[in-house]
Amino acid sequence: MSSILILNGPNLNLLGTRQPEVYGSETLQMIEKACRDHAQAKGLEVDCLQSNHEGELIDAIHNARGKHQGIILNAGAYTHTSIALMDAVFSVELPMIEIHLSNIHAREAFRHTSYIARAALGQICGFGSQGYLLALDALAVHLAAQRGDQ
Ligand code: CA2
Repeated sequence: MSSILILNGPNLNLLGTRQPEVYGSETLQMIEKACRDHAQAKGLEVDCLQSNHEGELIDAIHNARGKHQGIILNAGAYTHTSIALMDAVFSVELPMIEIHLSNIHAREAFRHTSYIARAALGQICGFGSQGYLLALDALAVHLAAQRGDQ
């Protein structure tokens, strides 16, 4: 069974408490539960982790090698600043889908740049929490094709 790491970055632990007009009203725990249920229905395993610390996110990406077959990453504001996170993703050679709740391209100019995107299989943004489920679907299809499933 394929295992996916769902990694959330800084401030995403605050989901559901403020700015619901931008990020929705669900908590991160609710989103993670929806991901677990969706993954189970697709025959995937998921591990979920959130950290406000860049180094912890990098360690989690390194530790994914040999344990997980893919990564779903919402790097929060580190998306727009962190070459180190981008390098970490390149280093593990795992398919990674970049995800954002909001449409970063329709927001402030500083959110239009993503270092993460260079290392991503693809980017999903603007669909709120549903984006995580779309990312799981996309990874499931990618991994099946990689394995050569019919
Ligand atoms: O849209 C996304 O998912 C973001 O990754 C969220 C980040 C933002 O910096 C990115 O540009 C886009 C911010 C997450 C902050 O989440 C909060 C949630 C509730 C209250 C305050 C912050």
